[in-house]
Amino acid sequence: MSDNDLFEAETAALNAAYDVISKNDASGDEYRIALDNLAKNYHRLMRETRRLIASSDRKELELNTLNFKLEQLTSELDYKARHDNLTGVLNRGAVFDRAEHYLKSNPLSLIVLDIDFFKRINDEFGHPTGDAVLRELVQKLGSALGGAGEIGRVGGEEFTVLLPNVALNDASKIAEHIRMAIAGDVFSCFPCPLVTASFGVSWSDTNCDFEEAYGKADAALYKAKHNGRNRVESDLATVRNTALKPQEWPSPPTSRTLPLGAL
Ligand code: GH3
Ligand code: MG
Ligand code: MG
Repeated sequence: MSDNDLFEAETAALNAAYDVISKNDASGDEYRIALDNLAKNYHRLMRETRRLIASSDRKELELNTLNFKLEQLTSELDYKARHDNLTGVLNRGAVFDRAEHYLKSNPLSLIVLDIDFFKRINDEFGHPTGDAVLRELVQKLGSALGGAGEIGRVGGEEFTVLLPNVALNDASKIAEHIRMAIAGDVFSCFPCPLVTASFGVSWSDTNCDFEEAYGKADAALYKAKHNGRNRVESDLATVRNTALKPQEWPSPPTSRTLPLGAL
């Protein structure tokens, strides 16, 4: 669409005014008519422009609101893609991503824990009670850790705690602290019998493959199950390896993040 089509009336008024100006002998009436015509069109243009500005302001506001909602939805989706919807902790994919990220530049201790005889809880009390136990266990896990480490759910009733820059010895103490927090207290959703879990702990140096780190902790967990459950076992190969070079152990977490001294 050309300017002439868009501003047909205004262009006609302008051309008429130029015609009058270019005439040497134009009368006062001709000037008045041309000016009146120009003024009306000018006034109409101002009115339309105001209306357009107000409408574009409204559209800008709507766009900003939509953009804000889009950003909120994107971050909600991102959160949901990385978290377990039953317990709210990291899901399996996110645990692997975070662990691989840590291992690129830090050593990592890994705790794997699995609820003991969980199938019985489901069988005897029903699946919803089983779900409530999983949620309450995660709460107890969070309280016991006091902000240290990152909790993830890697399977049905199997959880991990990622502890970058924590020595195996300290990670084992942390696992024992969690074990006691779970076994030493009733679950409000499931008062009797007590819920217990078994623990496997591994330590892996920087650049170690997480599959390997996980395999070591899982083997230790298997041993904990085999040795009677409700106990903590550490990866023996790691114990031997780190015992040779304790000076290379990274610092434990500060007392602000976990009261290690109290363990
Ligand atoms: P163990 O001490 O050897 O670990 O025995 P277990 O009974 O805990 O282990 P098993 O692998 O035999 O059973 C795990 C059960 O966990 C079976 C499965 O139905 C249940 N489960 C897995 N995911 C969920 C879940 O999201 N909610 C509930 N309520 N149960 C689940
Ligand atoms: Mg189990
Ligand atoms: Mg299991």
